[in-house]
Amino acid sequence: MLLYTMQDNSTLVIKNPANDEIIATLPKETEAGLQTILQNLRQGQKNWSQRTVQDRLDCIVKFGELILENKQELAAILTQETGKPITQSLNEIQGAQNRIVHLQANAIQWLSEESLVETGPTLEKIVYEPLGVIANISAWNFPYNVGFNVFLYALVAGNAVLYKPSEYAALTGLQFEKYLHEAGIPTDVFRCVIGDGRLGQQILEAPMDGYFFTGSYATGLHIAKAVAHKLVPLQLELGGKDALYVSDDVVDVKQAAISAAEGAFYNNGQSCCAVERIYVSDKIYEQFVADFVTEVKSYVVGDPTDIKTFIGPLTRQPQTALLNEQVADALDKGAQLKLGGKEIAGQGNFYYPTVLIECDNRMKVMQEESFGPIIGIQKVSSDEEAIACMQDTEYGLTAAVFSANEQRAMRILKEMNTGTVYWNCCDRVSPNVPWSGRKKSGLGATLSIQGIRAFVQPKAYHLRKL
Ligand code: TXE
Repeated sequence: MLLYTMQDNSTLVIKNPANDEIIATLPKETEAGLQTILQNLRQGQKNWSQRTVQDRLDCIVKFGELILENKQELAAILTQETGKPITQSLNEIQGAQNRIVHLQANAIQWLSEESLVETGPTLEKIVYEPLGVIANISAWNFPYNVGFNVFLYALVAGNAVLYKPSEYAALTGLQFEKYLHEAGIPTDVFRCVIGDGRLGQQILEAPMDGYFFTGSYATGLHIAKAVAHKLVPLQLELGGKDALYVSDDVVDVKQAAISAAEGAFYNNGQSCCAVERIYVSDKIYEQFVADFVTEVKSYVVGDPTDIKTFIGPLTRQPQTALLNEQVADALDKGAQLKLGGKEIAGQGNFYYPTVLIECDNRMKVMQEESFGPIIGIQKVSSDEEAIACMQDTEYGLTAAVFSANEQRAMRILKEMNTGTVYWNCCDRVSPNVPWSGRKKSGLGATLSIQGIRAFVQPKAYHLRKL
């Protein structure tokens, strides 16, 4: 959990995961520096919360424009520090704009006071007040998406934000700060602080008004325990072991295999809602596996700066050992290796896209989060068996069914104890609906009306004219 790219205690060394070259050495935030920043944010938040929602939205819209104007340079930075293939970096930057469109369309309505009783002796209304100064401790896999889900919504709602990017996406975090300030967000309303888990720990000990975290279950649990005594809002967006079931009635098995493979391997499998295990009806299993393997073989693996590349390096080097362990465990328990199964020799954190078949739920690859270019496929003989296998997990982020029959799919999806379910699609996030995890996948929701209400506290007014 606490593996640092640190060389000494005062600097954070950023390496390019594609070639191990050092691309930057950043000064780490000091404990004294953090205290000063927090005092300033406390002051800045008071003024920020007095401004209108429209005024705050205007700054966010301007920020979005600046991000788009500079997207080539920003995508290059993201690719350099995380290894995300350049086309996927550009897609992420472009796609994350839909959060801003969503806020523009809805924020004023959702943050306005609500009158519940407008006649009679006692009037009643709700006013939504910001939480105050909140901490956003964030992840590296989709820094635009998961960052925007928190800090843009928090800012529009009138909060000040202390943003700690992952140590694997620190350069991108600094770009967020630069363009937010350029867009008119005061320097004492949003601050990005650079550091690793030790800085994260100091933030947990600081007097924040809310904690919003994206990352691993282990760190999320640690944060929940550490801040519990403060009784401030806490949201955790953690990982998953998301299941996909391909039923025997899919119209086009090849297309199902292509979609499933994309859901599993996009961003090198490093997505919270990546497809992490696949259950396939025995009636189409052989054909599905053949099509799936053909599709994965077609992926271009290599230099993430090349627009043709679909699979770049893993962002974090330690992940290769975890993937090797999952492969060995699966083979030991009877799985068959159809593709990959090991790291690619040479520079960088490259791992062969890996397909294991004849899997079952005793295997780590079907139970523990992989977060890499690896998938386990299991044959099932009925919907009931598929439901039982899909539900046999400690996680609860998403579940998907591919089927031609809507009623059949709905019956299965209703059984899923997950925050999100998909019919004939997967690995998808939309600002219109809440993003939430159950069980080990997290606590609370971002996006949608829930996602903005997460950053305010209701005040109930009972008003009686005498
Ligand atoms: O996560 P961490 P890492 C999962 C995925 C991945 C694994 C490890 O399986 O392989 O987590 O990734 C900060 N107090 N996900 O190491 O450690 C840390 O500095 C306060 C799934 O990146 O959870 C970083 O900013 N903060 C996930 C953030 O926590 C601490 C996305 C995340 O780090 C801290 C990312 C501490 N004691 C990883 N220790 C998803 N939901 O998609 C660390 N941090």
